[in-house]
Amino acid sequence: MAFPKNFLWGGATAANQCEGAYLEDGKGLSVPDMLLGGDVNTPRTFCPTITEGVFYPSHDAIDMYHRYKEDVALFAEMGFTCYRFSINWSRIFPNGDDAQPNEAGLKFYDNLIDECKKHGIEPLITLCHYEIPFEIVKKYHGFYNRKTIDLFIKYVTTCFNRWKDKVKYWLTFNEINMTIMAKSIGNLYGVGIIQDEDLNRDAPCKFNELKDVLQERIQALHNEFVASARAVIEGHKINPDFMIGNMICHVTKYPLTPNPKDMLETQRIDHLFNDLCGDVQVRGAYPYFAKKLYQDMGIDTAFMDNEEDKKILREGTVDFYTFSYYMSNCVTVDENAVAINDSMIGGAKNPYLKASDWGWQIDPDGLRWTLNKLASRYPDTPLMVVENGFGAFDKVEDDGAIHDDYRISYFREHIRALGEAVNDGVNLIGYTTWGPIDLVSAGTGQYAKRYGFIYVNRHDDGTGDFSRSRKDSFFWYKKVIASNGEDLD
Ligand code: BGP
Repeated sequence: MAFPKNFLWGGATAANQCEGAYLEDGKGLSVPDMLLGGDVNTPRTFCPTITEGVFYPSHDAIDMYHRYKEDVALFAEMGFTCYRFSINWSRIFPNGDDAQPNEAGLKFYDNLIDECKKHGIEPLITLCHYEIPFEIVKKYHGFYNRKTIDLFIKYVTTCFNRWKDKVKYWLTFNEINMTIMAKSIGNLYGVGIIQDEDLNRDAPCKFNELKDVLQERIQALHNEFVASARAVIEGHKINPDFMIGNMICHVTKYPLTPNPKDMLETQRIDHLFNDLCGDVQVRGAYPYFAKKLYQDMGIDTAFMDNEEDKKILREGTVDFYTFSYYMSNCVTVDENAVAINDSMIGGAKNPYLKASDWGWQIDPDGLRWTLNKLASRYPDTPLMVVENGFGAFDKVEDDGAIHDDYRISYFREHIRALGEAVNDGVNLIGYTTWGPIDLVSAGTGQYAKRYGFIYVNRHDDGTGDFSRSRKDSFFWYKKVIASNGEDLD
């Protein structure tokens, strides 16, 4: 198995899921700060205002804001050559539309970037990982308002200029297609739309009960495409060597049966959920199927005909394609098929696959298949897997050890699949696992859904001293990196 010599190995996190310090050094509120935790059967709760004494997981998260030196040192000990993290927009522009950036927020990321460089770790920065400043959501309804495009460009050019000589790899929006795939996450996390009636509620409400207007969500997604393309154009003016990528949540789709109707429906869902966003961002135009697909859903597609936007999309194509891969699921027209117990992703159960305790089906061969699909769809574009991981309950033994063999076996099979795809000829430049350190789950807000090679002593009831310890998988991943993916035992 031959991974390329300079293959990037590492892990990925998001600011809101690990930093904490939610109001420190001038930071403003961002969307996740307004959410309570849930679990696999209970959606998260949205609170229009913060209530004292209530536990909001993002407010302290895993306190990385104060512990980043220890954490980056642990990443370095595993041999990371790349660390993907996000900048929390509301640290830089606390209200989204401030005239000047917040110097203390910039300084925090100066320090984090320098710490990575000190250890020979290449930073890969996500500019917007479900972290729109809450003020933008309140004032402008997020990306539904085109003014937010300008606010985003001001924010990203501030980052590009500040770190133009230190950071080469950037991603514009995390999982941009989540806007179409998952109503609640797509609406609030993704494009930051919340209706006035929900903002003015007296009481908190379940995340999935927020009012959703599909037309607005799809138009806001279009505005994000324009924002992303403009970011690529501006970024390349600031440093032509920047590698600026997109990021897609690729949930791979299989027809549940050989019924041709299942095959057709699978193609439709794949086009809508997986292909549309990638095509716009890599090829610079909406794909041939987009208009009809949207119109069949009752969407007025007039926004697709804006000539100025078309030009921007054409000029702002990404330098590499990145995606998250956790699972696959099945598609069928049979309404009685057994559904996956995951309100966000949905789909039908695959009888050949096992699933995590959160219902996410484990499918390493699907990763190889997906990499090959993407390589043939975008033959001139390097690929990178920037999230892949296994959320599980961990048990701490009396001696403090954590024997997470289930996690090791998940990664072993997925890294094997990566190697097979490389051998197939796929141009894969790197791999960052999701959550190299335990952090707050985006979907459920839980700590108990643990992904890390590093355990964090923090729990869903708000107890725990944030101390870090190495799980068995820590030593295993270290060996994998040291052998450039050869030694998976
Ligand atoms: C992706 C997000 C991440 C991360 C991951 C795992 O969708 O980009 O932010 O959280 O999924 O999901 P969860 O945290 O819900 O287990």
